[in-house]
Amino acid sequence: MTSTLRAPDLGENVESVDVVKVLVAVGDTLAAGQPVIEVETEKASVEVPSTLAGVVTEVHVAAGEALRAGDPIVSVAVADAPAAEVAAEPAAAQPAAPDPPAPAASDEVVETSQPRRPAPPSLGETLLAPRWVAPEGPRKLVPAAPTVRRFAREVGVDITQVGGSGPGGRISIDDVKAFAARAISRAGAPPGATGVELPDLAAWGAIRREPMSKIRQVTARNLSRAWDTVPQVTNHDLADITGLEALRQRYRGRVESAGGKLTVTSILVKVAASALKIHSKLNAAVDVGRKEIVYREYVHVGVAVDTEHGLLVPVVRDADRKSITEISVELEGLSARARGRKLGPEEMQGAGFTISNLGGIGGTAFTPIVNWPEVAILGVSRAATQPRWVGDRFEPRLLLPLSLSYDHRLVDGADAARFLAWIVEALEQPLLLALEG
Ligand code: CAO
Repeated sequence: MTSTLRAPDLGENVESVDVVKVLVAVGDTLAAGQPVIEVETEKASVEVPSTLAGVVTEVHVAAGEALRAGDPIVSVAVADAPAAEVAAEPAAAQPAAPDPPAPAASDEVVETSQPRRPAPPSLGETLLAPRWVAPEGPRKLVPAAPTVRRFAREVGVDITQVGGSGPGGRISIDDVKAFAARAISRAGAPPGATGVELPDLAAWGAIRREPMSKIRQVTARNLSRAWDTVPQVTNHDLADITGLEALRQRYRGRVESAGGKLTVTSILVKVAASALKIHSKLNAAVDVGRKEIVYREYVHVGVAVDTEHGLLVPVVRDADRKSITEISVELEGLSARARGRKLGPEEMQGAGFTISNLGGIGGTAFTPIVNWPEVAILGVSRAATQPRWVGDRFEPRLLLPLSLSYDHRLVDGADAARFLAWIVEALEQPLLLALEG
């Protein structure tokens, strides 16, 4: 008698899977549990074993075709059994050493044929499961698409060692890259953050050891994670702040009487907040697992403060809705509390963007590290008077170097250049803040 093996329930939200390979041909003798096809979704690929035993009389699918629940896969001449149609079980439905279903099982639909066995997971569940075991033995299969496995092979990573960040532990190319980066850094890059044993530095002269402060440990951990997670690029630009500096000197007394200090940083917080409202991607986050971009509807700006205990980043909330005077007053209080170790943890959380101004100290440019899960950070170096060609001659102008690092997974170079150009224009023509900010 002929029975037809059909595609099982694929699971919620899985409409179809792609057939990658057909593993049997007409005339083959099929054993129960033997894989018949290999299918793939964007989540993973898996072999689908037969619940039938017999001789293949017809193959209904071909590589490259889409397979929906209930679609016929193969027809099999089953010895001593009436014609029937059964649903295939995905590989994960089988224990490591399964009892192959008796050929007679093909007489009935799976749900009723083996009532004592727990209902098998759907193929969709299987594809999302963190690990599954091949029916024929202990070979460990991992939830990763063939492209990801191929990539892991090419870069020499054992994919079974990689933790997946996707639903059900699905492994992405980013996970493989992060794993490789950690392995490389463990093998020979900056210690301290990675726990790699230091070589014997005392062999070359006297040394002194001090325990790392809590702030240093947190900084090391956060920056290592950001470095491992975010593929980042830095764009540089120069803003002519000659006019702005004149305004700053003119109005600093007014801000001082309000209790703040009118500084390059406080002005930049306001300018960046206005830019973030317009260029909302720079204020967003990447949810890789859910393949979504998360746009913040608020503008909270973190400001890196150098303290004797280490780097702290208090946050100016709703900076877009505050005046430069309000921001100056708030920043004065936040940086004083940071230096006095008086900041509460909530005052250092929730930023969507960070500004790091090293200009009070020096330097012409640097590449700040994106403060993940943010996607961009603005580094500011020391403003210096330089000759600039204006009209038909050189003029001495005060130029402020700006360095924007960004998460290239979300922000393209052109997005970053446009964002930075807006900031430069707002610093050079502050009226832009009133017009667009
Ligand atoms: N170019 C030229 N001068 C600058 C400047 C710049 N980019 N930034 C600040 N200055 C000037 C200020 O205008 C001020 O001069 P005046 O007294 O004439 O006004 C002077 O330098 C000192 O400024 P400040 O440090 O008191 O104030 P600020 O708002 O500019 O900076 C803060 C505040 C908290 C950002 C700063 O004190 C700080 O801690 N910076 C270090 C941040 C840091 O460590 N970043 C690295 C993080 S990654 O390791």
